[in-house]
Amino acid sequence: AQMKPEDAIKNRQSGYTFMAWNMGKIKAQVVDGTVPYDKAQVVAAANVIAAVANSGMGALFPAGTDKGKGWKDTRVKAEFFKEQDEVRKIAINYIEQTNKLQQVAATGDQAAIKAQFGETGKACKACHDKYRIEE
Ligand code: ASC
Repeated sequence: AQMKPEDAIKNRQSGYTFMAWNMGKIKAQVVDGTVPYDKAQVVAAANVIAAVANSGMGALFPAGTDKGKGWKDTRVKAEFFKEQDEVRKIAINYIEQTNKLQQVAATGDQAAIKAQFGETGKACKACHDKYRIEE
């Protein structure tokens, strides 16, 4: 049974919001230095990001759940649903980058975490640039 569009949208938005909160924790500790580095917290944040990225979020984008179809609170473009090969490529890279972030977080090497955090951000941005409506 396919989930209701409203539930798919709510679930995917929750996932991205929760990942963003955890990206912010890593950024504050490892990139900006506004919060002291705490290895356990960075590991926990990276674990969350990788877990959500690996959770099968493709199932949360049923056809017709783009903004043009009338969902006011979603920013995904219609092209997302038409360009499946490109979306899959971007999604696979995103999952790989979050898996690497999880692995490097476990080492405690702050310079390496910072570098991989940057790569993960680029993987997020690749989808935003192509398929997110900026407002
Ligand atoms: C974040 C966040 C995103 C990405 C993106 C990277 O921390 O909330 O959406 O990184 O800004 O370009």
